[in-house]
Amino acid sequence: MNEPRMTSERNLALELVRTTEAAAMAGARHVGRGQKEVADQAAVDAMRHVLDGVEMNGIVVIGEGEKDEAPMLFNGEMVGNGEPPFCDIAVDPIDGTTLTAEGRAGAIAVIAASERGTMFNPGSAVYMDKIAVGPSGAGIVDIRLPVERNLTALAKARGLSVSDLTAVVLDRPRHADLIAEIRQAGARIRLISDGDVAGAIACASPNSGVDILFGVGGTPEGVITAAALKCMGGDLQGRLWHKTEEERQATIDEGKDPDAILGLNDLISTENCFFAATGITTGDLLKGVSYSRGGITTQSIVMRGRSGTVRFIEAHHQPAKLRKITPIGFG
Ligand code: VTB
Repeated sequence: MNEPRMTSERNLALELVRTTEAAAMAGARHVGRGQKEVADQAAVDAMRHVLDGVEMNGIVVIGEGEKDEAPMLFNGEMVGNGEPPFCDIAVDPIDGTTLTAEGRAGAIAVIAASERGTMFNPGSAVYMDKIAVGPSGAGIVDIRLPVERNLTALAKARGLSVSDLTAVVLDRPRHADLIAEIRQAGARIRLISDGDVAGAIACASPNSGVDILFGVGGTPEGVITAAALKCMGGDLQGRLWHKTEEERQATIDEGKDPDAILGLNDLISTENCFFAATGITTGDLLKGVSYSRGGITTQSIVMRGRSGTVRFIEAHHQPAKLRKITPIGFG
Protein backbone atom coordinates (compact mmCIF):
# COMPACT_ATOMS: atom_id res chain seq x y z
CA MET A 1 0.00 0.00 0.00
CA ASN A 2 1.52 3.30 -0.98
CA GLU A 3 1.34 5.67 1.93
CA PRO A 4 1.71 9.07 0.29
CA ARG A 5 1.00 11.04 3.44
CA MET A 6 2.58 8.81 5.99
CA THR A 7 6.25 8.32 6.57
CA SER A 8 5.98 6.10 9.61
CA GLU A 9 4.39 2.75 9.02
CA ARG A 10 0.74 2.78 9.79
CA ASN A 11 -0.81 -0.32 11.29
CA LEU A 12 -4.15 -0.43 9.52
CA ALA A 13 -5.14 -3.50 11.52
CA LEU A 14 -5.28 -1.42 14.69
CA GLU A 15 -8.10 0.50 13.06
CA LEU A 16 -9.69 -2.47 11.33
CA VAL A 17 -10.06 -4.22 14.67
CA ARG A 18 -12.82 -1.77 15.50
CA THR A 19 -14.80 -3.23 12.59
CA THR A 20 -14.46 -6.79 13.92
CA GLU A 21 -15.25 -5.70 17.47
CA ALA A 22 -18.43 -4.06 16.19
CA ALA A 23 -19.37 -7.11 14.11
CA ALA A 24 -18.70 -9.44 17.04
CA MET A 25 -20.72 -7.37 19.49
CA ALA A 26 -23.65 -7.10 17.09
CA GLY A 27 -23.48 -10.79 16.15
CA ALA A 28 -23.08 -11.93 19.75
CA ARG A 29 -26.54 -10.62 20.61
CA HIS A 30 -27.85 -13.49 18.49
CA VAL A 31 -25.79 -16.30 20.00
CA GLY A 32 -27.91 -19.38 20.46
CA ARG A 33 -31.02 -17.83 18.96
CA GLY A 34 -31.08 -20.23 16.08
CA GLN A 35 -31.21 -17.58 13.37
CA LYS A 36 -27.94 -17.49 11.51
CA GLU A 37 -29.07 -15.04 8.81
CA VAL A 38 -30.23 -12.54 11.42
CA ALA A 39 -26.93 -12.85 13.28
CA ASP A 40 -24.96 -12.44 10.05
CA GLN A 41 -26.96 -9.42 8.97
CA ALA A 42 -26.40 -7.72 12.32
CA ALA A 43 -22.65 -8.36 12.07
CA VAL A 44 -22.49 -7.18 8.45
CA ASP A 45 -24.34 -3.97 9.24
CA ALA A 46 -22.09 -3.22 12.19
CA MET A 47 -18.88 -3.95 10.32
CA ARG A 48 -20.00 -1.86 7.36
CA HIS A 49 -20.84 1.09 9.57
CA VAL A 50 -17.41 1.18 11.18
CA LEU A 51 -15.60 0.46 7.90
CA ASP A 52 -16.99 3.66 6.42
CA GLY A 53 -14.88 5.69 8.80
CA VAL A 54 -11.57 3.92 8.15
CA GLU A 55 -9.12 5.94 6.12
CA MET A 56 -8.49 3.68 3.15
CA ASN A 57 -9.58 3.05 -0.39
CA GLY A 58 -10.63 -0.56 -0.08
CA ILE A 59 -12.17 -2.89 -2.59
CA VAL A 60 -13.88 -6.00 -1.29
CA VAL A 61 -12.23 -8.99 -2.99
CA ILE A 62 -13.70 -11.47 -0.57
CA GLY A 63 -17.05 -10.44 0.79
CA GLU A 64 -20.37 -11.88 1.72
CA GLY A 65 -20.50 -12.89 -1.93
CA GLU A 66 -23.11 -12.79 -4.62
CA LYS A 67 -24.12 -16.31 -3.65
CA ASP A 68 -25.98 -15.05 -0.62
CA GLU A 69 -27.18 -11.92 -2.41
CA ALA A 70 -25.81 -9.96 0.49
CA PRO A 71 -26.93 -6.35 0.45
CA MET A 72 -23.58 -5.13 1.71
CA LEU A 73 -19.94 -6.03 1.72
CA PHE A 74 -20.41 -7.71 -1.63
CA ASN A 75 -17.50 -8.57 -3.87
CA GLY A 76 -16.34 -5.49 -5.74
CA GLU A 77 -17.83 -3.01 -3.28
CA MET A 78 -15.68 -0.05 -2.30
CA VAL A 79 -15.17 0.39 1.43
CA GLY A 80 -13.42 2.94 3.59
CA ASN A 81 -13.48 6.68 3.19
CA GLY A 82 -11.89 6.57 -0.29
CA GLU A 83 -8.53 8.04 0.69
CA PRO A 84 -5.29 6.09 0.16
CA PRO A 85 -3.95 3.54 0.94
CA PHE A 86 -5.40 1.48 -1.90
CA CYS A 87 -6.09 -2.00 -0.68
CA ASP A 88 -7.87 -5.29 -1.21
CA ILE A 89 -10.22 -6.29 1.57
CA ALA A 90 -11.48 -9.67 2.72
CA VAL A 91 -14.27 -9.83 5.24
CA ASP A 92 -16.15 -12.47 7.09
CA PRO A 93 -18.31 -10.62 9.61
CA ILE A 94 -19.09 -14.02 11.10
CA ASP A 95 -16.98 -17.05 10.32
CA GLY A 96 -19.25 -19.56 11.94
CA THR A 97 -22.81 -18.32 11.51
CA THR A 98 -24.08 -21.76 12.52
CA LEU A 99 -21.74 -21.78 15.52
CA THR A 100 -23.21 -18.43 16.51
CA ALA A 101 -26.81 -19.47 15.96
CA GLU A 102 -26.28 -22.63 17.97
CA GLY A 103 -24.10 -21.05 20.64
CA ARG A 104 -21.17 -23.31 19.83
CA ALA A 105 -17.48 -22.54 20.32
CA GLY A 106 -15.19 -20.75 17.89
CA ALA A 107 -17.21 -18.15 15.96
CA ILE A 108 -15.20 -15.04 15.06
CA ALA A 109 -15.61 -11.79 13.16
CA VAL A 110 -12.71 -11.29 10.79
CA ILE A 111 -11.19 -8.87 8.29
CA ALA A 112 -7.97 -8.88 6.26
CA ALA A 113 -6.42 -6.18 4.10
CA SER A 114 -3.52 -6.20 1.68
CA GLU A 115 -2.00 -3.90 -0.89
CA ARG A 116 -4.27 -3.39 -3.93
CA GLY A 117 -4.03 -6.25 -6.41
CA THR A 118 -2.34 -8.72 -4.08
CA MET A 119 -5.25 -10.80 -2.85
CA PHE A 120 -6.22 -14.04 -4.59
CA ASN A 121 -9.71 -13.79 -6.01
CA PRO A 122 -11.49 -17.11 -5.45
CA GLY A 123 -13.99 -16.39 -8.23
CA SER A 124 -16.45 -19.26 -8.32
CA ALA A 125 -14.14 -21.67 -6.49
CA VAL A 126 -16.04 -22.42 -3.29
CA TYR A 127 -13.79 -25.04 -1.73
CA MET A 128 -10.10 -25.39 -1.05
CA ASP A 129 -8.14 -28.30 0.34
CA LYS A 130 -5.75 -26.85 2.92
CA ILE A 131 -2.88 -27.63 5.17
CA ALA A 132 -1.95 -24.98 7.71
CA VAL A 133 0.74 -24.80 10.37
CA GLY A 134 2.49 -22.32 12.60
CA PRO A 135 6.05 -20.97 12.24
CA SER A 136 7.66 -24.25 13.35
CA GLY A 137 6.05 -26.03 10.40
CA ALA A 138 6.70 -23.36 7.77
CA GLY A 139 8.41 -24.79 4.70
CA ILE A 140 8.21 -28.28 6.15
CA VAL A 141 4.74 -29.51 5.26
CA ASP A 142 3.64 -30.22 1.70
CA ILE A 143 0.01 -30.76 0.73
CA ARG A 144 1.09 -33.18 -2.02
CA LEU A 145 2.58 -35.59 0.52
CA PRO A 146 0.65 -38.18 2.51
CA VAL A 147 -0.79 -36.99 5.82
CA GLU A 148 1.52 -39.28 7.79
CA ARG A 149 4.63 -37.74 6.18
CA ASN A 150 3.47 -34.25 7.08
CA LEU A 151 2.72 -35.22 10.66
CA THR A 152 6.09 -36.91 11.05
CA ALA A 153 7.92 -33.92 9.58
CA LEU A 154 6.09 -31.49 11.84
CA ALA A 155 6.67 -33.61 14.93
CA LYS A 156 10.39 -33.84 14.11
CA ALA A 157 10.67 -30.09 13.59
CA ARG A 158 8.99 -29.52 16.93
CA GLY A 159 10.97 -32.12 18.83
CA LEU A 160 7.76 -34.01 19.56
CA SER A 161 6.31 -37.34 18.62
CA VAL A 162 3.34 -37.62 16.27
CA SER A 163 1.13 -38.67 19.18
CA ASP A 164 1.79 -35.27 20.79
CA LEU A 165 0.26 -33.47 17.82
CA THR A 166 -3.37 -32.50 17.44
CA ALA A 167 -4.82 -31.95 13.98
CA VAL A 168 -7.81 -29.70 13.40
CA VAL A 169 -10.29 -31.04 10.85
CA LEU A 170 -13.72 -29.84 9.80
CA ASP A 171 -16.26 -32.51 10.72
CA ARG A 172 -17.55 -33.40 7.28
CA PRO A 173 -18.26 -36.74 5.56
CA ARG A 174 -15.73 -35.78 2.87
CA HIS A 175 -13.00 -36.06 5.51
CA ALA A 176 -13.63 -39.69 6.48
CA ASP A 177 -10.44 -40.93 4.77
CA LEU A 178 -8.39 -37.99 6.03
CA ILE A 179 -9.51 -38.63 9.61
CA ALA A 180 -8.65 -42.31 9.27
CA GLU A 181 -5.18 -41.43 7.94
CA ILE A 182 -4.51 -39.03 10.82
CA ARG A 183 -5.59 -41.63 13.35
CA GLN A 184 -3.51 -44.27 11.62
CA ALA A 185 -0.47 -41.99 11.86
CA GLY A 186 -1.06 -41.71 15.61
CA ALA A 187 -1.94 -38.03 15.96
CA ARG A 188 -4.88 -36.71 17.89
CA ILE A 189 -7.79 -34.92 16.24
CA ARG A 190 -9.91 -31.92 17.08
CA LEU A 191 -13.03 -32.03 14.97
CA ILE A 192 -14.67 -28.67 14.46
CA SER A 193 -18.14 -28.20 13.03
CA ASP A 194 -17.29 -24.85 11.36
CA GLY A 195 -14.72 -22.07 11.58
CA ASP A 196 -11.54 -23.23 9.93
CA VAL A 197 -10.08 -19.69 9.91
CA ALA A 198 -9.87 -19.66 13.71
CA GLY A 199 -8.85 -23.31 13.66
CA ALA A 200 -5.87 -22.64 11.39
CA ILE A 201 -4.76 -19.55 13.27
CA ALA A 202 -4.96 -21.45 16.54
CA CYS A 203 -2.49 -23.94 15.03
CA ALA A 204 -0.02 -21.07 14.60
CA SER A 205 -0.58 -19.77 18.13
CA PRO A 206 1.54 -20.98 21.04
CA ASN A 207 -0.20 -23.11 23.69
CA SER A 208 -3.46 -23.39 21.78
CA GLY A 209 -3.37 -27.17 22.01
CA VAL A 210 -3.69 -27.63 18.25
CA ASP A 211 -0.87 -27.95 15.74
CA ILE A 212 -1.94 -28.49 12.16
CA LEU A 213 -5.08 -28.05 10.10
CA PHE A 214 -5.97 -30.43 7.31
CA GLY A 215 -8.88 -30.66 4.95
CA VAL A 216 -11.34 -28.99 2.65
CA GLY A 217 -12.94 -25.73 3.76
CA GLY A 218 -14.01 -22.54 2.03
CA THR A 219 -11.71 -20.86 -0.51
CA PRO A 220 -12.47 -17.37 0.87
CA GLU A 221 -11.59 -18.66 4.33
CA GLY A 222 -8.31 -19.94 2.86
CA VAL A 223 -7.34 -16.50 1.60
CA ILE A 224 -8.26 -14.84 4.89
CA THR A 225 -6.27 -17.45 6.78
CA ALA A 226 -3.30 -16.85 4.48
CA ALA A 227 -3.23 -13.18 5.47
CA ALA A 228 -3.07 -14.14 9.14
CA LEU A 229 -0.45 -16.83 8.69
CA LYS A 230 1.66 -14.49 6.61
CA CYS A 231 1.73 -12.10 9.56
CA MET A 232 2.44 -14.89 12.04
CA GLY A 233 5.16 -16.59 10.00
CA GLY A 234 3.10 -19.74 9.64
CA ASP A 235 2.39 -21.58 6.43
CA LEU A 236 -0.61 -22.61 4.39
CA GLN A 237 -0.89 -24.51 1.18
CA GLY A 238 -4.14 -24.85 -0.67
CA ARG A 239 -5.49 -26.58 -3.72
CA LEU A 240 -8.91 -25.73 -5.13
CA TRP A 241 -11.38 -28.54 -4.61
CA HIS A 242 -14.29 -29.05 -6.95
CA LYS A 243 -17.40 -31.01 -6.18
CA THR A 244 -18.39 -31.37 -9.81
CA GLU A 245 -16.84 -31.27 -13.27
CA GLU A 246 -18.84 -28.08 -13.96
CA GLU A 247 -17.23 -26.36 -10.98
CA ARG A 248 -13.83 -27.42 -12.18
CA GLN A 249 -14.57 -26.13 -15.67
CA ALA A 250 -15.75 -22.82 -14.23
CA THR A 251 -12.37 -22.40 -12.54
CA ILE A 252 -10.61 -23.11 -15.84
CA ASP A 253 -12.89 -20.64 -17.65
CA GLU A 254 -11.88 -18.01 -15.10
CA GLY A 255 -8.28 -18.48 -16.19
CA LYS A 256 -7.08 -20.45 -13.19
CA ASP A 257 -5.23 -23.74 -13.05
CA PRO A 258 -7.67 -25.95 -11.11
CA ASP A 259 -4.88 -28.15 -9.78
CA ALA A 260 -2.37 -25.48 -8.82
CA ILE A 261 -0.76 -25.63 -5.40
CA LEU A 262 -1.44 -22.26 -3.87
CA GLY A 263 1.08 -21.12 -1.30
CA LEU A 264 0.93 -18.13 1.00
CA ASN A 265 2.45 -15.91 -1.67
CA ASP A 266 -0.13 -16.96 -4.24
CA LEU A 267 -2.97 -16.17 -1.88
CA ILE A 268 -1.55 -12.89 -0.54
CA SER A 269 1.32 -11.71 -2.71
CA THR A 270 2.74 -9.09 -0.35
CA GLU A 271 4.09 -8.71 3.15
CA ASN A 272 2.06 -5.52 3.31
CA CYS A 273 -1.01 -7.12 4.80
CA PHE A 274 -3.12 -6.82 7.90
CA PHE A 275 -5.46 -9.04 9.83
CA ALA A 276 -7.91 -8.54 12.68
CA ALA A 277 -10.41 -10.87 14.30
CA THR A 278 -12.66 -10.70 17.35
CA GLY A 279 -14.17 -13.65 19.20
CA ILE A 280 -17.95 -14.03 19.13
CA THR A 281 -18.16 -17.32 21.02
CA THR A 282 -15.19 -18.59 23.02
CA GLY A 283 -12.92 -20.96 21.10
CA ASP A 284 -9.31 -22.19 20.85
CA LEU A 285 -8.15 -18.83 19.53
CA LEU A 286 -10.19 -16.12 21.21
CA LYS A 287 -12.58 -15.49 24.06
CA GLY A 288 -16.09 -14.65 22.99
CA VAL A 289 -18.06 -11.51 23.74
CA SER A 290 -19.00 -11.31 27.41
CA TYR A 291 -21.34 -9.07 29.30
CA SER A 292 -21.13 -7.51 32.72
CA ARG A 293 -23.10 -4.80 34.41
CA GLY A 294 -23.11 -1.91 31.98
CA GLY A 295 -20.26 -3.27 29.90
CA ILE A 296 -19.27 -5.56 27.07
CA THR A 297 -15.83 -7.18 26.84
CA THR A 298 -14.26 -8.36 23.59
CA GLN A 299 -11.01 -10.11 22.81
CA SER A 300 -9.32 -9.62 19.46
CA ILE A 301 -6.15 -10.58 17.65
CA VAL A 302 -4.49 -7.95 15.49
CA MET A 303 -1.59 -8.56 13.13
CA ARG A 304 0.60 -6.80 10.61
CA GLY A 305 2.57 -8.60 7.93
CA ARG A 306 5.59 -6.35 7.58
CA SER A 307 6.46 -6.28 11.25
CA GLY A 308 4.99 -9.65 12.17
CA THR A 309 3.56 -8.14 15.34
CA VAL A 310 0.66 -10.06 16.81
CA ARG A 311 -1.40 -8.31 19.46
CA PHE A 312 -4.21 -9.53 21.62
CA ILE A 313 -6.52 -6.70 22.51
CA GLU A 314 -9.06 -6.91 25.29
CA ALA A 315 -11.54 -4.07 24.97
CA HIS A 316 -14.16 -2.89 27.40
CA HIS A 317 -17.10 -1.24 25.70
CA GLN A 318 -19.80 0.88 27.22
CA PRO A 319 -23.06 0.30 25.36
CA ALA A 320 -24.77 3.21 27.11
CA LYS A 321 -22.24 5.59 25.60
CA LEU A 322 -22.04 3.79 22.26
CA ARG A 323 -25.79 4.09 21.81
CA LYS A 324 -25.41 7.87 21.74
CA ILE A 325 -22.79 7.87 19.00
CA THR A 326 -23.63 4.95 16.76
CA PRO A 327 -26.77 3.31 15.33
CA ILE A 328 -25.28 -0.16 15.76
CA GLY A 329 -27.41 -2.51 17.84
CA PHE A 330 -24.94 -3.65 20.46
CA GLY A 331 -27.80 -4.26 22.87
C1 VTB B 1 -15.43 -23.84 6.31
C2 VTB B 1 -15.72 -23.19 7.63
C3 VTB B 1 -16.79 -22.15 7.55
O1 VTB B 1 -17.65 -23.24 5.61
O2 VTB B 1 -14.68 -23.01 5.47
C4 VTB B 1 -16.75 -24.32 5.68
O3 VTB B 1 -14.55 -22.56 8.11
C5 VTB B 1 -16.62 -25.02 4.36
O4 VTB B 1 -17.87 -25.26 3.75
O5 VTB B 1 -17.06 -21.66 8.86
P1 VTB B 1 -18.92 -26.43 4.15
O6 VTB B 1 -19.65 -25.95 5.41
O7 VTB B 1 -19.87 -26.52 2.98
O8 VTB B 1 -18.18 -27.67 4.39
C6 VTB B 1 -18.02 -22.71 6.86
O9 VTB B 1 -18.56 -23.77 7.63
C7 VTB B 1 -19.10 -21.64 6.74
O10 VTB B 1 -18.70 -20.59 5.95
